[in-house]
Amino acid sequence: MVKKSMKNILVTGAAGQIGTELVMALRQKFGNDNVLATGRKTKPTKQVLNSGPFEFVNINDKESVEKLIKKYDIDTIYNMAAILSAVGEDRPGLCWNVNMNGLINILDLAVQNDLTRVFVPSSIAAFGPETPKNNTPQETILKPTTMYGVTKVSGELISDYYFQKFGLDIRGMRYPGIISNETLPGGGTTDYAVEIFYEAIKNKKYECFVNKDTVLPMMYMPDCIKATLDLMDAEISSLKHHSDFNVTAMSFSVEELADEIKKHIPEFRCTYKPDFRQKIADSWPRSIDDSAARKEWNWKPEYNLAKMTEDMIQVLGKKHEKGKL
Ligand code: AKB
Repeated sequence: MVKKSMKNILVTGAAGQIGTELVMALRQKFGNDNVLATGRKTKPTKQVLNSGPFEFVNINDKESVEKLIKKYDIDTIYNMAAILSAVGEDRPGLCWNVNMNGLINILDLAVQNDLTRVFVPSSIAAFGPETPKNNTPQETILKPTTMYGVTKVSGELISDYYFQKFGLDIRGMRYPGIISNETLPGGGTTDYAVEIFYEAIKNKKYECFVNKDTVLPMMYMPDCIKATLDLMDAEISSLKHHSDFNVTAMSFSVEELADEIKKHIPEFRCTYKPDFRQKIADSWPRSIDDSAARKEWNWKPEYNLAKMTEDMIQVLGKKHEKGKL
């Protein structure tokens, strides 16, 4: 099947942590007017609102999404709308509905409207307690114990099914915890690795909801955006995998992160009060083998713990000085 060349992009979840920065990166790359940002009910940042088109739409409302695909002549979708792990445990039905029924709407619309490409994010949440915890292989046991994880494994499987059955070019990766300074994450388990910076800058202290020994794979937002754009640009002939690439940039315990922050803010103190999210964190890998991504589309992160911490503190410090935190 010969596909049209890339014209217009639709991003769902554009008010979210990754969506906010992805929209801006895509607008820079493909032109402001060619990237339609959409969200369910939260307004995106002023930057997103003022730099190009924005529409409210719910991915569970298939007809409304289709109207936008036609109105803006969309041929590529980044489906970033999702309910994350912690909220997903509170509202498992909503999590399934958005992450799976919403995804199936997007995939069906992509097939029916002959779209060129779809990005479907997965997560380290696809793994579970029976998965090897260290250097988790690309091919391994996928038996998550959270609803979010169940939707992520199902999302990978249905994406690969649509690829085989309908020839739809779907790509995706298992995001680790993403650390950023534009839009706060909402409702995830790895949120502590972002909150800790905001609290360190504002209040010089943070009470963490997982214990100090908790180690999870993480990535700084510039690497996350680079990985996402690079995978979507890769030659399809070089890809053996499609929607389930392991990717990572660093792994650290909360105590190691707190110590790194103390190098910049010596007064900073971190205390620990684990809640239900500890169990979720304990069910995920500590580190990831991302050699398939490195081999198939040249994935290579730029930020490690020290470089990411320095940049986070600099960016958030400036925002704080301007009263914008
Ligand atoms: C979460 O913590 O739920 C997310 C994720 C790892 O997918 N950040």
